[in-house]
Amino acid sequence: MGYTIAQKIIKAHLLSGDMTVGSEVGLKIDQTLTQDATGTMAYLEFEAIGVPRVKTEKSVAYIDHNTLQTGFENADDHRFIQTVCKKHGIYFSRPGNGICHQVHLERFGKPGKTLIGSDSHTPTGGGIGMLAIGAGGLDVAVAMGGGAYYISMPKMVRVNLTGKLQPWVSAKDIILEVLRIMSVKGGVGKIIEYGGEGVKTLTVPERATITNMGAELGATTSVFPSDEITRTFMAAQGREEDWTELSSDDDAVFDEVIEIDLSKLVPMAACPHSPDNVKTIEDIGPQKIDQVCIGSCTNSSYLDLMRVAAILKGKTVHPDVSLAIAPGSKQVYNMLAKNGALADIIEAGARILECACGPCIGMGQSPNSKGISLRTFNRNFEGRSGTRDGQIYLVSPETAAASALAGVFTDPRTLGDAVNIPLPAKFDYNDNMVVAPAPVEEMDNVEVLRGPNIKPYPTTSPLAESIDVPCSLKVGDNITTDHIMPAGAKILPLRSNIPAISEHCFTVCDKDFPARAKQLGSSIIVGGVNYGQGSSREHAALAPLYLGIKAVVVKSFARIHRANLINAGILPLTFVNEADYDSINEGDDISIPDVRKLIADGKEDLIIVNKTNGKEIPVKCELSGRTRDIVLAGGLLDYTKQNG
Ligand code: MIC
Ligand code: SF4
Repeated sequence: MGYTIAQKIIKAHLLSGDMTVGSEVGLKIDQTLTQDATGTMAYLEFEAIGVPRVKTEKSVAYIDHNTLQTGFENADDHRFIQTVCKKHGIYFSRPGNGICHQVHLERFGKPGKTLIGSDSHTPTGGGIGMLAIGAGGLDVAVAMGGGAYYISMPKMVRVNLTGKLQPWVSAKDIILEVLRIMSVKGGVGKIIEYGGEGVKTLTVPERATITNMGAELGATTSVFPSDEITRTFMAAQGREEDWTELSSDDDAVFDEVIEIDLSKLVPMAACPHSPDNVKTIEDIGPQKIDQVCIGSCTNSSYLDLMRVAAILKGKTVHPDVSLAIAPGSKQVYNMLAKNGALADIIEAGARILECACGPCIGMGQSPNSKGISLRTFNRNFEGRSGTRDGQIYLVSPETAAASALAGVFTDPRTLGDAVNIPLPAKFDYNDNMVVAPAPVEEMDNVEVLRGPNIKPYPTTSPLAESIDVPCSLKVGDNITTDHIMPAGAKILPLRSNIPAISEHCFTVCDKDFPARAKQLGSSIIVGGVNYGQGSSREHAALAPLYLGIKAVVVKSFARIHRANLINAGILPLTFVNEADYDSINEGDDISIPDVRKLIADGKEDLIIVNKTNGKEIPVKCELSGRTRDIVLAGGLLDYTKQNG
């Protein structure tokens, strides 16, 4: 039996486990990346682990999220990350150099290698045939120290692309179609591999748009073959020597196959408030819009912005629309500046932002009340834009630019002849904004600089003998990490200060939650399906840990968040019968007797007793030998310290 691309990479990096679906495999990690919103905590954890120098082939720290400096906090955190990197062997991508995934794809990613990143959109690297996975900061810290990264062996899904996109239909429309078919939970426990004749019609930046937004499917990762198109891209980046060919075997077996005829796709949008709420632009109709934002790690490549510039050239943005554009990297920005496309964008009235995440993470450009905002980004969760009742639609750059001019939702196919932008033979690359670490012999002289905003990791304790606590919060289905631990310009600067950031935990759902949880001392949370979807932010586990959450009981979990709960020493429990969700209410007194002994004995079936209504509720606690020990120890940091 042959192998898929992902299976080949996993096989070549397998440190433990066997590759049967669902069982835990430990992988050797070649590269890591962090960004600044998760990075400060990841490097504090790396320091706590105590390995002096990273053991990976390449580790890079990017500054791209917390770039608004309205107080000392972000600048202090950036200085901490820069000095920690210099000391411990990590490359540092300075603010202004661009969004982590865009820059990593351009400059550092390599086909066939493994990459984990403390950001859920790390799978962007799958666009050049990497096995690139989003993880919690602590997992990245462990991998930097040379430790394995563990996943449960995913199922393999093949998305078979046939035909060719029609003019004005774009890669974004392909991934929106996949989301429409599979939904935001359809990818959980799966790796999505793209294949078929249609793959040959897609450039690397287009492939990367698709793998990037595979995160919204809940998939472990997504991957394209590494072929001649990949080689051409890498050669244009001056890195042809980093290229290797990679494809799945003809007799590889997939658990699921999805067929998409590219020629049938039309421009689409993901409507509020979920990336899988997909409609065609035609069906949405010519509704009035207030704002357009172009950029983010999904759609900010040279090709994307060149198309946008061509659409805007010689026109003016509609008077009722604010158009903001953030190029994905310094490379992209510089090329647009040199070839005149930037002038076309400026002339049309766009507001140019720095190369960073910006509005995607609520760092500025929040829309007006009830404002309709079209964005080329990947997430439109409620409140994420910074405006509670903002209506965010996710669209392609072509749809975004056409609509910005017209002031209403506009199908770009109405624009006439398509613009054809070829991939440049040579990108304008240089790495002058990437600071190399100090040589080993000088590392002891590097002082790590810490600002007053940096507070220690929350106190942990080994799993208690029994849990006897109230339920402090009950939430519904598809709760995102933006609900659990909101981001945005006001809250992001607190990422290295868990006591302060905890004051915002779950306030999107219930503004009294932090105070209530603190007053109760210890408690549990109850949730529905796909709990914790979205970001990799471990703060969505660390803030609950700080607030005394001992267990989270849900219908199902999103992958990265479940791992983050385990890493924080919080018990992840799932209802055996989903209907039992109705048997626990906020305020009920809950007991899980002898929980420590049961878990230590390897029992997966536990009983929760609801002392308020007398119900006995069966739940599952599926842990491997390793994750069991992590939970017993009180989290991965304690476990790693104990086990060296
Ligand atoms: C996001 O898109 O939500 C983020 C901000 O990039 C996060 C990481 C974070 O919360 O810092 C992600 O996707 O992992
Ligand atoms: Fe940044 Fe947005 Fe991409 Fe997250 S999704 S890495 S916030 S651009």
